[in-house]
Amino acid sequence: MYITNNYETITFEVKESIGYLTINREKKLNALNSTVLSELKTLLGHLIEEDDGQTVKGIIFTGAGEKAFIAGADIAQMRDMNVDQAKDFGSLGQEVTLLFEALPMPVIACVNGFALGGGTEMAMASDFIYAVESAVFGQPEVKLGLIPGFGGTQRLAKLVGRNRAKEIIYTGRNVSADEAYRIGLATQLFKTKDEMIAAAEKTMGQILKVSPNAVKLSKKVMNEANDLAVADGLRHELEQFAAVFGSEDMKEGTAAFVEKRKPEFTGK
Ligand code: CO8
Repeated sequence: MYITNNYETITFEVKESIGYLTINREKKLNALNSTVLSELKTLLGHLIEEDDGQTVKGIIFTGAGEKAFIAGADIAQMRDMNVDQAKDFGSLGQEVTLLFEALPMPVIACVNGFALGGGTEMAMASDFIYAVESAVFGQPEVKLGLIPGFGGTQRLAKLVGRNRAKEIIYTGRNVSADEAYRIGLATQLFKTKDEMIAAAEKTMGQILKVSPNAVKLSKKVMNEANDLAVADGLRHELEQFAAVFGSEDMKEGTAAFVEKRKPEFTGK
């Protein structure tokens, strides 16, 4: 089964409905080469097409070891790319970020160290970011003569504001965990990786108690409507808000409230 597939550069384990996704290239600080990106694409594709939230209800996404979440796209691999190969590589990385957003279940990025370039970009494609106090974010591409290619010019501007994103991208400077928290890039900070994973599990536990269908639709509306003008976004929200009234979870959730009992959600 895809969940236990022998991936070379990532691991994916499921415990109590939570999928633990880990980038597993610790010696290279979990840098993203085309093998990592292809394996992520395969796994996320299966989770969307086949699982659809049946087995895996939430994902905790981290990097192997204590030093790095993802230290960026693989610079050694990029060095020898021509324009066409760079386009394919950038397109694969962007596709992975879109697949994270298309997953029916929430993803918490647990940033356990360096999250530079493609690392900050993968974290931003998750639903929200927990980080250790020693984490380092940033878009250092300009220092290599590159620009962000896995969504940094777009998602960072949306998350922290365009001008602040410009300052971060033009200088290529490091962004400490404290600053990331202050500017809304990281949602919560923790002293250690273990504390962070335990907190992410607790948050997932809270999410697993509510209607999976409602969480899935909230994610869909918030991701899809993010790029629209407010009036268009409101139309999008209204469509899904109305559609949710056709779901069993909505009938169950409202009935349980009125009948003063705990709801039993099925995700339908
Ligand atoms: N790519 C490849 N290898 C890497 C990377 C990387 N991004 N980061 C670290 N490594 C490797 C090192 O080469 C080293 O390998 P080896 O032991 O074989 O020499 C190993 O990981 C350990 O790294 P260091 O010895 O450098 O560890 P330090 O503790 O001295 O430094 C740093 C840690 C500060 C994180 C440092 O490794 C560093 O600066 N890394 C690069 C960070 C960076 O610039 N990231 C952005 C890359 S560009 C990017 O992500 C663009 C995304 C979009 C691309 C779209 C293309 C079309």
